[in-house]
Amino acid sequence: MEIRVLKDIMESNREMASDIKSLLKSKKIYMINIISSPGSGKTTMIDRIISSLKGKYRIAVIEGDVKTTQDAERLSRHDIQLIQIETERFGGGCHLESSWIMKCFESFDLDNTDLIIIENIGNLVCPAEFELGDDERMVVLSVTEGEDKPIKYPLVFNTSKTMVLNKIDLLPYLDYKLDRMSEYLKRVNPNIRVFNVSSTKGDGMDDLIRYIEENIKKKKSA
Ligand SMILES: Nc1nc2c(ncn2[C@@H]2O[C@H](COP(=O)(O)OP(=O)(O)OP(=O)(O)O)[C@@H](O)[C@H]2O)c(=O)[nH]1
Ligand SMILES: [Mg+2]
Repeated sequence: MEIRVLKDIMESNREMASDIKSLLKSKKIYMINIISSPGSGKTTMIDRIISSLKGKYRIAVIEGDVKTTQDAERLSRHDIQLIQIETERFGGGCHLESSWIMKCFESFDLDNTDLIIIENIGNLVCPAEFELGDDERMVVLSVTEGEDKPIKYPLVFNTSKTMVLNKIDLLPYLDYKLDRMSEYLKRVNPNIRVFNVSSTKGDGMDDLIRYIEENIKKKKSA
């Protein structure tokens, strides 16, 4: 008798991520997967991105946290499609999986969406292992976390297209060595594009938003 074994979880995740990629291609939707440590400023940054782009583009956001709907509540003042995933309901996972993203799509109107932003669980390790079918993995590093994170957690930096260095408004108060961080980052990913921003004050956000807008347009015309 043949013994049937459930498919490897990573393989199933990859397959679903590939289905998501195809779906997004057919619907011409640009999707960003934002990953960082807890508290580096993902929600604050997303809030600013939505404020700048919501008049021009139809936006949907998937908020990931282990528990609470606080981040979704923070974004709920915007008139956008919004859903919160609490991973505690699925065993307290430290990352999002592609099957959950596909499930969220059931409550979105994908025919009327241009941009999907995923805020992954605050964690620099596990989310890097799970493909979600996004166009862009964006890692956020805040200056209060130190310069060495790229070499300590290389996978997330190595697999991201862009890195946002956040909280640059705090640089005058810290002994932060930008050159050192850049050197470490180059070691793990020489091609990553970096945006230096302050999500609270707004410095550097124009460049980041222009970049996202260019990518939404590229996807539309592909
Ligand atoms: N000084 C400064 N503070 C910031 C900046 N961006 C975010 N913060 C603060 O950092 C704290 C955490 O910000 P969040 O946006 O909640 O961070 P997060 O990455 O979404 O956090 P989790 O979802 O819990 O992982 C808040 O007190 C923000 O006001 C920034 O650019 N400069
Ligand atoms: Mg958040």
